[in-house]
Amino acid sequence: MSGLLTIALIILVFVIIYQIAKASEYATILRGEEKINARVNRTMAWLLVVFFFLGLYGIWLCHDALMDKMLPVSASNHGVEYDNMLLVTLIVTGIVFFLTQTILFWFAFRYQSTEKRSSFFYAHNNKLELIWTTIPAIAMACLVAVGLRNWGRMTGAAPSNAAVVEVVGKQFNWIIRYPGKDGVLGKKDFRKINDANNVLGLDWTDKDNLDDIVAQNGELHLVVNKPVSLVIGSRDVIHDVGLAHFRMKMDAVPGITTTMWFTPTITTAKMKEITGNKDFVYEISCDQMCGKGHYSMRGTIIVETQAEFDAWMAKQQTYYASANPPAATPAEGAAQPEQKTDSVKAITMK
Ligand SMILES: [Cu+2]
Repeated sequence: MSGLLTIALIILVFVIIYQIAKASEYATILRGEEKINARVNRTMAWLLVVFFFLGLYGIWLCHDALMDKMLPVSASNHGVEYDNMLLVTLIVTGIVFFLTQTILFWFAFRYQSTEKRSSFFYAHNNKLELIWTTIPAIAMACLVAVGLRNWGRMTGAAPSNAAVVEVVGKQFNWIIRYPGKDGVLGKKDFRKINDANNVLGLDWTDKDNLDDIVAQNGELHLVVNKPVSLVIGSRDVIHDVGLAHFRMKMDAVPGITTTMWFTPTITTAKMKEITGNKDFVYEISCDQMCGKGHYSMRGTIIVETQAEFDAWMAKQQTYYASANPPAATPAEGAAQPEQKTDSVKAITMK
């Protein structure tokens, strides 16, 4: 409601200014142009100064209102670099913004039209053009270069000790797969996908799949200070793995595997302390509009110690065991398990 009132007030102010300008125009005709023009110029010059300070006040107001809604401190190694990059960009562009806006409004006030001074037509100056093209171009190139370096680090090869986890988006949730003891994610085949007992289309003739663990509740467990490489895919349309607390995101594209890696640096428990929020959870959001259930694609990440992770992992059942009848035993060249309609619940991990 207060938002609507503010908008109405702003519109009203503009209407009043417009009407005053219109009235002044008619008055000019009636009472002689020069005298009125001088007064209008003076008024406009002062109004511009008022507008400048109102604008600055608006910036401060936004900052004040939104500052405590910002994300907490970055929880990954790359995130710290990104935050620094954003800070440097804001400082550079902020300085330019304040400098140019101050000069703009000061000139409009200082050099307002008077009877003694007429405007000077300044068409072109090569030297000036060169300066204000080259300097911003160099500054932008430097900012982009740092961005590219960070992008290269994030999407490049992960350290050799990195854990590998697969994150697959589908309408409308995330499927997380751990490679199991062998550390290798087994092969997939989209033709083998069925929602009853093979949500990723794992090829059971590939031995590497037999110890893989699948979590369909979108809960991703990570070890603090241990690099993790995410292998990202999609089962249907384009999604996007958005990890705002870690300042990471990457598209999940059907038919194409994308990757990114990072090292989580703050455990969930520690982040609860930092934010003072006992209900804090790291989130996976879908950052790509993907359909009517897009809003509900919220996964959670638990960053924990190695011991906690090991204890959690020890309780997990392999997807092969969950998807197959209880009597089945993993074997080389195992046959494709038969479809089961009630096995979805069984593979949800606690
Ligand atoms: Cu989405």
